[in-house]
Amino acid sequence: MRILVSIFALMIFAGLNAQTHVFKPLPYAYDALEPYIDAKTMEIHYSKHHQGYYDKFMAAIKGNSTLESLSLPEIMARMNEFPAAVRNNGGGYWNHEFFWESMTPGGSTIPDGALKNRIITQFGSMEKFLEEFKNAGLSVFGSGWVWLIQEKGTLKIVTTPIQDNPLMNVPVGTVNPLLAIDVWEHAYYLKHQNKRAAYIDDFIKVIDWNALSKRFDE
Ligand code: MN3
Repeated sequence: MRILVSIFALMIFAGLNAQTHVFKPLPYAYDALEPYIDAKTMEIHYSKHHQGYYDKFMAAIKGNSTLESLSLPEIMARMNEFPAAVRNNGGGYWNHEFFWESMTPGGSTIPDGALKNRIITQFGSMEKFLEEFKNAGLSVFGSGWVWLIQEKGTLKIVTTPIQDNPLMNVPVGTVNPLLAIDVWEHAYYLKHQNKRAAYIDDFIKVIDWNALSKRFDE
């Protein structure tokens, strides 16, 4: 009997493990980023938009054993092999998870260390970096994203349209994303209306620099 129970427990464990793609809980409460990002926007953004991308992604990969077993970064790397529904919804699923993990309640200051030194070396100062990042956000026409990535050891600010991201169609490990901001209107319209610049300023106040420093590969 005890052996049977153990086998049953193992089967459950294996079953749980087989679920490669999970919808993670938001790492903080909806109102945790107030007053910069408002609770209503967070609620709708996470529980409707992000959940919607996840659900549609799961529907798009259903029955495809390759897509069901590959990790998201592995799927991103081979995205040109897959249908548009996988690209748009897989991107939306991964991008938002990364976006939530780029912010922290109360914000943070960048710790002294390798990432700060690199930003100052490459961009001149923290202020200059943030100005470039903001300008990139303003330059996105329509819906898309801005990223700080590390590529071959170099920091780069890049933009992507719709739900694309810098991991798409490059080998896993080529690009190390450090920071992302969603500049779709649904990310800010309730609080900031058409003022994307004000939204980016507020986003900057809640960046989780400790998380970025951990992602940075010295
Ligand atoms: Mn969004």
